[in-house]
Amino acid sequence: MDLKVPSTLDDLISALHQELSGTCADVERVKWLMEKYEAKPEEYERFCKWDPHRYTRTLVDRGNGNFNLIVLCWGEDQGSSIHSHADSHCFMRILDGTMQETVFDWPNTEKECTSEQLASLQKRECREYAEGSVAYINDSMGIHRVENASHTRKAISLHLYSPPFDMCKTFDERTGHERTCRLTFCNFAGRTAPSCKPEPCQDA
Ligand code: CSS
Ligand code: FE2
Repeated sequence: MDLKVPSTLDDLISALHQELSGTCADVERVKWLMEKYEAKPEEYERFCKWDPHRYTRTLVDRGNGNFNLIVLCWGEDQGSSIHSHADSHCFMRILDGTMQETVFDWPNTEKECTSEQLASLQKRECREYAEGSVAYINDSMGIHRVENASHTRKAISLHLYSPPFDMCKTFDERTGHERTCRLTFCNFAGRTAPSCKPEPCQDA
């Protein structure tokens, strides 16, 4: 690959701007950049915000409209609901701690299914991502829940969504029922947005 290791967050952002300026993203190249980024706490700490009740999302860069780069801070035992990704690419680089991902099949909505088959989501796999690793998913691969399963350690992850999206679907594991959810930021580049009101369905 003719790519340079991003040694700073600014390097990573510039490289992502280049890589994601066209119509098609090269998943392997973007994953490589996310993995090789030499993350340093002093660079990303200003984007970290902690909430005792839910994980937080802080927008780092809008990628010229082609992607969103976001820092997510997960307290002990905090996690997302089961969600899809609005036909976007989703990359998750672990900056600190360990994250767990559980992938599910999409709900079975075939008409001939019995209500029992419609009921619970099929769990496909569960993976742990250690500090420095990168997870990737898109809607063709299924839907997932992401969580910090540690009772004693916080976790921080850097997410890249391309194209950016602010609406997605969340799913009830027991019934398979879906609902539409708006994703919001409570701050951008460390500044709290004055208009940000917590919404009941903020966490996907
Ligand atoms: N859906 C979550 C993170 S798991 S990809 C979010 O961006 O809020
Ligand atoms: Fe996700």
